[in-house]
Amino acid sequence: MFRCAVRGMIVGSVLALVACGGGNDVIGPDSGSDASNPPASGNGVPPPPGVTVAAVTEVADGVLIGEAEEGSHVNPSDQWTEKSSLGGHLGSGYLVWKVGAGSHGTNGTGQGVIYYPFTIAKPGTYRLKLRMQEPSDGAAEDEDNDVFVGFHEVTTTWGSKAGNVIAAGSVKKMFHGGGKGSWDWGGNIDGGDGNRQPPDVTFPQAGTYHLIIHGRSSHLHLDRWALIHEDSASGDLNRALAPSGNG
Ligand SMILES: [Ca+2]
Ligand SMILES: [Ca+2]
Repeated sequence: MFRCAVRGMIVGSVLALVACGGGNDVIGPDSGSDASNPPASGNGVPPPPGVTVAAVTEVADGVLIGEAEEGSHVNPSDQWTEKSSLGGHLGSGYLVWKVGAGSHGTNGTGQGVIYYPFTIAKPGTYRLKLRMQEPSDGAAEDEDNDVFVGFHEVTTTWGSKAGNVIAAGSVKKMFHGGGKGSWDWGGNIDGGDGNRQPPDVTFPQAGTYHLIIHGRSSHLHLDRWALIHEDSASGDLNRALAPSGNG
């Protein structure tokens, strides 16, 4: 089910967003690319094997957006569950890690590995944002609220502290800090006390790259991901790309 990228629905929702956003919130269709014949990697790193979905492309200058539910799962029978019952999600649904689990615990890396291919047209530094929700289920504020993130081909950094680097192909915890029961764009890398900042990633040249997500906290809801170029004028996701009541 996760592998069935329904491009028509994506285009439909994007167009709906344009209609809702008005003004200069110009968001074009996501034309994708042919997954069976992907473009060359942006920096010469071989792509991860077995990716089955089309690469996401820009929806506006320096803005890429992908649906959590349209990634390529390394293990299709992993513990991500696609749902659509909760209002306010975007696209056709969202993923929940270990839905129905009896505890609010976490697991280490390597479970629920998903690749999200995308094609960069404008090289440079982008900020990664996730649209997430931690459910109102009685758990503590810092539970049900994180995943692991990284990129297959390039390093990720956060903040300005020396050593704040996620190596290419590796992942690190990224958490939702928006409180319980709400969809929020954002997320910070957890480098410990005083070292929690949003992730930034630099793509040295145009081409195809891969976002990596691993499941971490049970019950975390993951709706969308976005990459926003540091020079983009379309980077206000809450204004332009995430109106309420869509889907
Ligand atoms: Ca947590
Ligand atoms: Ca979604």
